[in-house]
This record gives sequence, structure tokens and C-alpha cells, in this order.
Amino acid sequence: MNTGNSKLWDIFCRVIDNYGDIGVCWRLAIGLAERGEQVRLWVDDASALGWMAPEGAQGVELRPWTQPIQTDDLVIGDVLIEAFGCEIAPEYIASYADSTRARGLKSIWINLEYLSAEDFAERSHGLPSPVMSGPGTGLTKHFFYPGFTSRTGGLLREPDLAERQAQFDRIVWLRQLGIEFRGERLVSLFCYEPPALSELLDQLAINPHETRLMVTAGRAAAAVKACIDDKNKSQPLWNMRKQLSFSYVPMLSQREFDHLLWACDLNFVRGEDSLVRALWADKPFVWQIYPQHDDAHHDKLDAFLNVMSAPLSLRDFHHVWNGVQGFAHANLPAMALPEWQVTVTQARKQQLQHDDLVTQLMRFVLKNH
Ligand code: TRH
Repeated sequence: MNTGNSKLWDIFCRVIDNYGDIGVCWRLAIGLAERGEQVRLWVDDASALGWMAPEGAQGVELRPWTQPIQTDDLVIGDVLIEAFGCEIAPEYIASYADSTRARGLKSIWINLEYLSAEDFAERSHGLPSPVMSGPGTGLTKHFFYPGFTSRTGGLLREPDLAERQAQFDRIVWLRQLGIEFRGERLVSLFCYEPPALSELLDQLAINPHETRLMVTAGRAAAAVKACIDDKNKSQPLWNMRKQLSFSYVPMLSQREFDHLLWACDLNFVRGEDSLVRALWADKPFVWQIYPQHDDAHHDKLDAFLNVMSAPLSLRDFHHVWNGVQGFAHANLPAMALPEWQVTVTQARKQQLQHDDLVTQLMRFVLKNH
């Protein structure tokens, strides 16, 4: 229990695959800590934090989510965050229930959901859900939906973001990566295995403007290398004029990942967290959505394009990039960067009018305490 004005937050995160779950939980943890809260982040696999946040953060304590959790001498937190339905360990819930009852407090158990622009986010945001079974019986969970409208929980955004952006110098930053900028167009690539990757490379290779593709480490780099190998075999002259060059970027910390997006003229991003970062970067971007089995992500993609008021050129490009039904065999349309720039600048401006997620979450907790 925490006796000061600040609260002790226990955030639980299970890493399924990729980096979005831990990426969002880490941003949330440091956002709370920067506002004076005490945070424990319980995670079953913290390995990605080694490169994502190598220096850790003051006020955030990383705890391994062991099975079972040793609760004997554990000071129980005031607020419980269950990230993305990760099912908090029953032994912890039992201790939390005992602790809140002993203190005569209401429980503050929040289920943090995935970001979506779909209507259900507004409908479900803030709803209570009484716990009917298990050690938490009698407690109430609340759903907290991030989102793009004032009736959702908002987006993660640090208070000093604009200041950091204003001080950023892309030439200096590129030099630190060993890149001497020559005025070429810079495009970042963070993706899974997009069906139209080969077409994108072709498009960039024949563009009159020289392009440097800044390829992120992991799946994107593997996909690009495989694609180049194939092309070199089947169409050896595809990049004959060397209009397209490649820089393979190492794993970056989250702060440095922002710098990559700020440095580029066009960003390809994936999942939810880098999507939000691309929006804040205020550069044209293309999103590869995390695929779901039943193609439910196609509706989610369209809902986001609606929020962006995306012009047809951006919609079509997204549909082909994501292999949406009906577009899977279509050619990758031309990129309309000036038009996409206007779109993202307007959407960003609109989103800046909403309170950020951490501010809203803290307000929600105070109200429901
Ligand atoms: O890695 P992702 O594809 O995450 C996905 C989605 O979030 C998906 O919804 C979820 O269900 C699945 O994970 C389990 O993309 P996302 O969400 O953009 O997260 C990537 C994180 O990695 C983000 O915080 C930025 C960070 N990152 C770095 O910090 N440095 C890097 O070099 C790179 C490439 C990424």
C-alpha cells in the first residue's frame, strides 16, 4: 500500500508475439512514473525491453511474472492494470481482494484494451464488469479503451513530445547511424511480410527521386532481404540505376524509434503502438495492421482510415499493402505524398485536442476510487 498522494500501480503484461504488448505497457508505465506514480510492471518475458528501454526508468520497477507470484511479503498495489486481457495470476488477485477489503477501499482493476477506431471502443469504454468467479469474486473490473474520440481513453502521448520534436535534427541523427544525408528521400520500413513488398521496391527503384529505405531489424529486414534475393534472381536489372538504396537499422530504443520516424519522409509502420508514433511524427505513413484469423482486421483498418479522413489514394494503397480482399491482386498504387501529408497533419491536429491516455486513465482512477 502506498501512503502518499501517489498510487502504486501493478501493470500485468503477457508477451504474445512481436513487440506491441510490451511496448504499450512500457510507455504506460513510464508515463505514470513521470507523473509521480509508482509503477510495477509484471511481465512474463522482458527480453525486448533490453533494446526498447535499455536504461529503464525511474519510478518503474520491472518484476518477472513468475508462476506462481510470491505474494507473502508483497506490498499490494492500489491499482491493477490487466493489459490486453492477459488474465492476472489468481494468487495476486486473491491478495489484492484481501488488501482492498482490509483497507475498506473500492478495487481499481482496469482491463486495458487494444487500440481500435471501431465504434465498439466508444460503446465499451469505461464499462464496469462485476467479477463473478474466482478469487476476485465481488470485485469490479472496468474496461478502458484507447481510441481516437473524446468518448474513448485517448492515445499515449508524452507531455514533452512537441518540444523533443522541435529540437530534433535529422542530419545529426543520421550521422550517428553512420549515414551522410545527400538529400535522398528517406523511407522507414517496419512491417510483417506485406504481399506488395516486391512491388514497393520496384516502385521506389524506378522513381526519379533517389530513395534510401531504412529497414528496421527483425521481420522487416528478413522480408526485404528475401525479396531482394528473389528479385536479383528473377529480374536482375530491377534496381539497375541504383535509385533505391538500403540501410539496415539495428534494434532501436523506443525514443530512437521515434527519431527514425521523425527523420523519414514516409513511414511504413505496423501493429498499434508504432501507428500512434507515426501519427505524432507528422509524416505520411502507411499502416500494416496486425492480421487476425477471420479478417476482422479489415474492418478495423477501414475504421482507422475513416478517422484519418483518408483520401482515396491512401485508402487504396492501404488496401493493397494489407492484401484486403478484392485488392489482393491489384497493383500497388502510386504514392501521393503531398496529399497524404495534408491528411496526417490534419488528423494529428485533431488528435492533439484530446487528453492523452495517461491523463485520462489517472482521471478515471480518481473518479472510480
Ligand atoms: O510489434 P508489433 O507488430 O506489435 C503487435 C501489435 O501491437 C498487435 O496488436 C499485438 O497484438 C501484437 O503485437 C502482439 O507493432 P507495434 O504495436 O507497433 O509495437 C512495436 C513496438 O516496438 C513499438 O513500441 C515500437 C517498438 N520498436 C522499438 O522500440 N524499436 C525498434 O527498432 C522497433 C522496430 C520497434
